[in-house]
Parts: sequence; C-alpha cells; structure tokens
Amino acid sequence: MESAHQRAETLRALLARYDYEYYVLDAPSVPDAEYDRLFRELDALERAEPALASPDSPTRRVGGAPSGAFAQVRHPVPMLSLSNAFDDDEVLAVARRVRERLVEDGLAQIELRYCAELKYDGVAVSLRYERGAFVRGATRGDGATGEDVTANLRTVRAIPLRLRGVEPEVLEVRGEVLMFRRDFERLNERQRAAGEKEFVNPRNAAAGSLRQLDPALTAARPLRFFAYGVGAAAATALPATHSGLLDWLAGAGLPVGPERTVANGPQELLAFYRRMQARRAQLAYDIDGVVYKVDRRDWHDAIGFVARAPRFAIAHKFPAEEALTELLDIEIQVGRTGKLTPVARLRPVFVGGVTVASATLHNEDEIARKGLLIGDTVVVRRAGDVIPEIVRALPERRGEPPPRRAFAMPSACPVCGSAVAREDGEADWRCVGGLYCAAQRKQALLHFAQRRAMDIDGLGEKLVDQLVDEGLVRTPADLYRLDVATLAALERMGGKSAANLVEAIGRSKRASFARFLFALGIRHVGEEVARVLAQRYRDPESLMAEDWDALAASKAALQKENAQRRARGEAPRPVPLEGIGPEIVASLRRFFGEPHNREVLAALRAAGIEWVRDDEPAGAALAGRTFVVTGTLPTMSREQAHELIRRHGGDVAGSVSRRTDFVVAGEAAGSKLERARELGVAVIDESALIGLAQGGGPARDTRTEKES
Ligand code: JCF
Repeated sequence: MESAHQRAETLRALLARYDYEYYVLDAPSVPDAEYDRLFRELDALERAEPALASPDSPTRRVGGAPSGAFAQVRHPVPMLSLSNAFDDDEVLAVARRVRERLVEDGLAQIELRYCAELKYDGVAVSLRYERGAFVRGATRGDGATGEDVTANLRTVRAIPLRLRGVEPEVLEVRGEVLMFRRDFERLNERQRAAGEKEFVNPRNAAAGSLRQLDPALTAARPLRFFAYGVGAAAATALPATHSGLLDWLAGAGLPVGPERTVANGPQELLAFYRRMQARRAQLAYDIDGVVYKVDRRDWHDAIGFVARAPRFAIAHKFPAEEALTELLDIEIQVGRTGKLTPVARLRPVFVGGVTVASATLHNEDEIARKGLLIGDTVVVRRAGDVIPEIVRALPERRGEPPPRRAFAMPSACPVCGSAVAREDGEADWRCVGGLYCAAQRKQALLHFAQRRAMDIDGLGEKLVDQLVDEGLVRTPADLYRLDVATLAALERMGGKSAANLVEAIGRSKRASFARFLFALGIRHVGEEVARVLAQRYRDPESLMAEDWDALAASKAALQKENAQRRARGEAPRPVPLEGIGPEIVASLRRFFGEPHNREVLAALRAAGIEWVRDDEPAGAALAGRTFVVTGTLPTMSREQAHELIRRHGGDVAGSVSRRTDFVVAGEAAGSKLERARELGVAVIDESALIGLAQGGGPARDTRTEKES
C-alpha cells in the first residue's frame, strides 16, 4: 500500500506535469475531468493531514481550486466573424452590392445609413444575462461553440454583473475583452520584475489572462470590455438600428466605445476611417480597423450572409503595424553634436502604410539587448507616425543563408576619422573631433560664433549654412581667412554687411581665454567651467601641458587637509580648479588629445587669435554701479561692453529700474532708453563708459534728477 505521504507526492508530480503540458506545451495529455479528479484527491489528502501539504502544491495557487479546463458552450445565435476590406475600392464595392440587394427588395433609400465603430483588437466573448443578471460568459470559439470562462469574466470589473434598469428574460451581449496599452506596459513591467514571461502585445495578454484556469489570476490582470452587439434576446424590445442598439447597451450599463458615428453613404464611412486612422496612436487601446454596419437592423436578414460572415457589415482594416523583413546592414550616422547612431538598413517592406527601408537602433546596448545580428529576419514595427523600430529578431530563422555577423561600433568616426569615445554611464558613442568633423561643422561654427562665445556679430545659421555649403569654411580657423570680396559675392550679402562681418571676425581675435575655451565646444565645458579653467591656464598650451593625475592627487590631499582645517575652525586653503571633476578632465583630455582638434587650434593661433586674461579685475572705478547697455555701440559689442563693466567692478543688469545708475545707449536704442528717461536715470555713450572705467568722466553726482 502506498502511504498517504507517497500518494500526495505522486499527485503533486502528476498535476505539475499536466499543468506544464497545458500551459507551456499547450498540449494536454489527459482529459480535463481527470485533472479535476486528481486535484480533488490531493486537496482532500492535504486537508485531512496538513503535515502533507507542501508550499509548491498545485492546491496552493492563489484563489483556491482552478476550474479545470473550460466547459463547452453552444452559442444559441452564432458569433459571426466579419469580412475584411483593405482599401477604399473594396469598401465602395461592398456598399454598392448592399444597395443593389436592398433596391431589388424594394427597401433602399437614396442615402443608405451606416453605423461606423472601431474594431477592437482583443478577444471576442458573449455574455449571457438572464432577467438582468450575468449568468454565463463564453469565448467565441469556432463561432458555434466556445469555452465557458464565466468565472474569469466575473473578475473583469468593466463587465456589469447586473444590467441597469432592464431585465430581459435573456440577453446575450457580444463584445471584446481587451487590455489598455498602459495597463499592458505595467503588467509586463511586473512580469519582468517577477522574472516571468512577458506578453508580446495587449491582445495576447488579454487572451492569456482570460484563459487562466485560476480566476484569481485573471482578477489580477487589468482586463477591459467593450460591447458591440447582441446574440440571443428574449422578451425585450431592442432598438431598430445598430447605432440605437449601441446607445441602448450603454444605457444598460455596458461599456461601449465612444468612437462611433452614423454615416450617410460610403464617402462618410471613408472619412470616419481616415479620422480614426489619424487618432489610432492616441487611443488608449489597440484597434486593427473600423467596422461598418447597415444601421437598420431589420434589413440585416434581407441583405443576408456569406458563410459565417454577414453581408451587411464589413471590417475595414488598417495597414498592419508589424511586418517581417531582413536586417541587411547596420550603418552609423554622426549627428550634429557628434553622437554616433546605429541605423538599421532593411530590405524595404510595407508596414504601417508606408515602405520602410531603415530604422533607428538608438545605441549599441539596444542592439545587444535585442540580440540582433546582421542578416537576421526581424519584426519591424511602425505605429502611427512614430519612426520605425525593430521589435525583435527571429533567431529560430537563423541557419538559412545569408550568413549572419555581429555588429561592432567603429573605433573611429566614419565621417572624419577622429577618435570616438563612450563616457562612463552613457549609452552613446561620440566623435571627439568636434572642431574638425564635417558632421559637426555647422553646429561647431555656430557655437564658436555665438554671443557668449567669440561674439561674431552677424554670423548666424543661414550664413554658416552658406559658408559651409560653398566650401568656404570648414573649421573655425577658416573664418579668419574670409575677406570682404569673397563674402560680398555670396547670395543675399551686400558689401556693407560683408565689411561688417569681416570687422566682427577681426574683433573676435582678442577674446578672453574663458570665452575661447567655451567657444571650442568641448563636451562638459560650459561658460562657468571655462571661466574656472581660464583662471588657471593662459592658453591651450598650458592647459594641454597639465599633469592631470598629479593635479588630482594634490587636489585630494588639499581637500583632506581642508577637512582637518575646518574641524579645527581654521579657514580652508583654496583648491585649484574647484568643481572641475574627473568627467570634465576626461573630456578635456579627449578633446586636446585628438590631433585633428590640435591642428585647428594651431590654425587659430596662426590666424592671430590672442587671449586677453579676464580673471584679474582691471580696476574698481565702476564698483557699486549698475549699468544697462542698449542699442548698437560704435566699436564694442554688447558683450564686450558687459565685460568691460565687470572687469572694472561694475554690475550689469538686463532691464532699467530705479536702481540702475547708468544706461549706456548706442544707435537705435529703444524702450530701455525711454524707460531711463522716464525714471531720470543717467544716459551715457560708449566713450563716456570708457572714460568712467578709466577713472575719469562723469561721477555719480552728474546724473540727472530722478522724477519722484
Ligand atoms: O470589433 C468590433 N468592434 C466588432 C466586431 C464590432 C461589430 O459590430 C461586430 C464585430 C464582429 C462581428 N459585428 C459582428 C457581426
């Protein structure tokens, strides 16, 4: 005799195997009744002798006993499927045939009215209500017989257990169980976190959730329901139109999709189709098309059926959002900031309504995560206007020709041959040859010339485009070789503006080293970092000569010493390059280590750039005074005027107030000058500013009387 303990072990092993066959292999080897019998036997054993129970027993699944596989349910009124139309012509042809049939029967009107609704991408079910109470729910199955999933459907909160305000003897509600996209994403996040298998799409997740043996598992899944029709109905008067029926269902407390309309004739149907196609990506749930139905229900039988599909309705499908194709190659694009982006070259494929031949792959980690090999068969997805993406490879298709090869990031920039670098904690590789790389040329020049950098007035986006496209300028150093004649020959460029530009470029040769450093566009070197660096280094050579490792060591020692000093209540000693961390240092080393950049620096030097130090104040004549600069000054740019004020101890403000001491006005000064006059603030010109800075000129008491 087998002991109770042995029997329980045997039962658990059997049930585990049957679960595996059912759920994993989808190939059950025993009838459902046998599973149920074994399950009940084990449950009884464990209840009689709790010591026999084990935590991995199938009886321990949350929610108690599973229902076993599902019983069969015959649909008293068959659940129909719909014929598909894939283009406008098919829709027009169907509409024409429907009309002809109704005309033959003497029923048609001039304009045939249709109800148009969305075609939800979910699982079709039938819900049976008796005297207003939900009694049974079934899947569509083959249309004639489905599976009884009542216990699972009861857990779907969108399905009312009682109808509101009506109690027909019998009412079968037809509709679709589905999962909203956001709920699906969250479910997959949960699955991932729990180390469980993720679902491919919301429809699969809905189908899998609905067919759980344990209703408690279904209950934990965020399922939704939309009603779109009725099957068997007894002892109730239903609306005469399909649109009326949908409203009636909504009135009975059932969820009905809000996107529906009544259309006069096929052109209005097609307009609905296009409207919904445009809105598709914004909907909370997946749809795979729209459904058109002759609105008058009493005409449906007259129009008739083909096989299992009605002739009075048609599904107008959207183009599929996913398709299979071949990953031909992975190329690298270099962006304006030097970022290297892998791009998939695909065998052209029609997907999401367009032909797709490439897809972004974002970065190398993404390629590794998806396990893509060049030559793989891949699933390409294009949803709405979103750029196409590769969803996954089908590794099971490997082994067919052509041979596969792995992708590797190039070790040099494919555009300019400079080194590439991937920083710690970053996903992207970048080209280091910022000043030299053709891909980054325009961006680098604009950055170099901007007001806060070299302040080359008049060198904007359009002009940079022209200069680069005409081959006149490749690197910032080329700017200093431009002459008036060359510039004046450019389109939309007069002699006067050419001369002004040459002058502005010439003026920029005497920039502070801080501005120059910022102008180089080194990653992580913004204005503030450039200012800090310029306090320690005079020129690129001294910066390049720095022994960074020694500096880091001495900084660390100094910081330690300062901690002790602070503990003793003593003032800390200044730390060199405070706030310049290893990330910035690494970026500087990369930039100045790239020979291409060094060539450009040498060329800039040869062009006559010389750096004026701006860290040491030039004087204090303007201390305590606040200035606003407005209009065009005769020789200085606004930035240069600001710099002059600051270097002599003054403050610069952006707008005129009662606290403003001087407004420095140039040509075409506007509202700020007006405001200064209103408030009685002293107005001076550029030469007066220079005089003030040099310690002469008007003193504070020369200002005009303020109005009160
Ligand atoms: O997916 C739907 N929204 C939908 C499916 C709507 C309908 O009016 C349907 C359907 C499937 C069959 N009508 C039938 C007869």
